[in-house]
Amino acid sequence: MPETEKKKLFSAVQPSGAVTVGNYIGAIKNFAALQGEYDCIYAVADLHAITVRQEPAALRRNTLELMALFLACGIDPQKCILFVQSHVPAHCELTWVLNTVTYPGELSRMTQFKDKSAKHADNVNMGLMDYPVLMVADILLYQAALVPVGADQKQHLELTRDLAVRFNNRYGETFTVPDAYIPSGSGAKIMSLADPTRKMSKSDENPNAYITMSDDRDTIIRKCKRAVTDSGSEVRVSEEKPGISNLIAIYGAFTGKTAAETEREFEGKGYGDFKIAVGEAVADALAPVQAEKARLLKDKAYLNEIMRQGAENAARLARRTLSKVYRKVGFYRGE
Ligand code: ATP
Ligand code: LTN
Repeated sequence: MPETEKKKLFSAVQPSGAVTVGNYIGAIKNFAALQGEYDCIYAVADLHAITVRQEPAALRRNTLELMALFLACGIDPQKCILFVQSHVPAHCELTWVLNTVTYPGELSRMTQFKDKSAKHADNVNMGLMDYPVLMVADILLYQAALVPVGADQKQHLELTRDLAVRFNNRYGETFTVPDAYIPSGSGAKIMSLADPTRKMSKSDENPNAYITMSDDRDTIIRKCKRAVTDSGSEVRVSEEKPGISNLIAIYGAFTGKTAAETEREFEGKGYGDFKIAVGEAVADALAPVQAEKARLLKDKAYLNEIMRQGAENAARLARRTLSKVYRKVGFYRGE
């Protein structure tokens, strides 16, 4: 990838299961949209994924699938750097240094850490607690100015800014302090179809709670029909209607329609008609992505080559920042 004067953008998704439409709407959809405006760097965050138990064969498969999905969603490897996090050792190296400017209290009070500790009570490991610092390293290594994420990552982005400023104050100007890019409105946090007061999550034990990017048409429509909705019958965004409001957000993300347009379209119609329309719209939008992903997965050599190139380009940028950091902290470099 030729280097330009454009600002840098970094984001990543964990290969921790089937990617959901929540991940897509909150994050991945913006990845392709922003690639003209910024120099974009996107990673498959496998180092993050092992903070909860993963079946090794599934992790390997999910990594390849996520790479294919990124490409199928329109991320152009000629314009962006696309790589697997564990292929670039600088991520772990910078994490170590950043750990020395992070306080345990900052990590133990992170909402995601508390949620995941409760959910995986039998495996509360140091990696789970240190997860945000690894994420900070991901971002700061590339001097990213912008980080597109869903609303659930806001706290981690605040930590990123805090650590960047803290390091810069202690050792001199080193890191760009990044901004989060969170979709406006309800797209930033797509809710579970089974419980619209909780976030849609790919690691939910109930598969009816989420729609994955690889669900087939019948499954998508069935899940939408079954989605928990509220009493009443009017298709309208409202705080008292979290279920319907969530479906309106999903429908909007895949059709480009505003909530007001959707409300007008379904005026006088019931929840039943609307749920089927949501399912059909999602299935229609995902069909070409699924076909392209399937085609790419048949060409493993191509995917491997994209990853290799991506890791090489990412490592070059990452090295530059890491050398600077090592110099600033006083590591003897033989000069
Ligand atoms: P897990 O449920 O296993 O913790 P996850 O579904 O939260 O995983 P990540 O890989 O951690 O997925 O997240 C990838 C991106 O998707 C992040 O930017 C995150 O903010 C975003 N995201 C995740 N869930 C949602 C959601 N329900 N709505 C909008 N964005 C989301
Ligand atoms: N923790 C993120 C995935 C992730 C990430 C990043 C996102 C890992 N490293 C760096 C933005 C920037 C999540 O979405 N749960």
